[in-house]
Amino acid sequence: MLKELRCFMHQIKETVFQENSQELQEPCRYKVLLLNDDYTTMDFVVMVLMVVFRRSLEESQKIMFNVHKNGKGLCGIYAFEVAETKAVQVGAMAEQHKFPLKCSLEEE
Ligand code: TYC
Repeated sequence: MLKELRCFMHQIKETVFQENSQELQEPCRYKVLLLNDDYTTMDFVVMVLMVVFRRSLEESQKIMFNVHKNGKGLCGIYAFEVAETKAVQVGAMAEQHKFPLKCSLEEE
């Protein structure tokens, strides 16, 4: 919610700026980061990446191993609403399967 508010404020500022200078407004984009944990299975993470982030099997395996090794990793960059929806979908799928898998959003 705080992120959405920040994005909204940013867009208002951009709009005011744009009215003065006629420059084009860039929409805020957000990184969706997947977080590592000790309980979610690797196969489940790969499946989530394929279903939610539309990644190939090979890409999903690469992302999953990167997160497993480094603690977090990039799944994709999207407009705020899309990023938020994907993070919610990950949380819902994880909850259904009783895994603690989580995503976080970061402004680009
Ligand atoms: N660390 C988990 C394991 O060893 C696998 C895993 C990878 C979990 C990525 C979450 O985002 C994640 N089973």
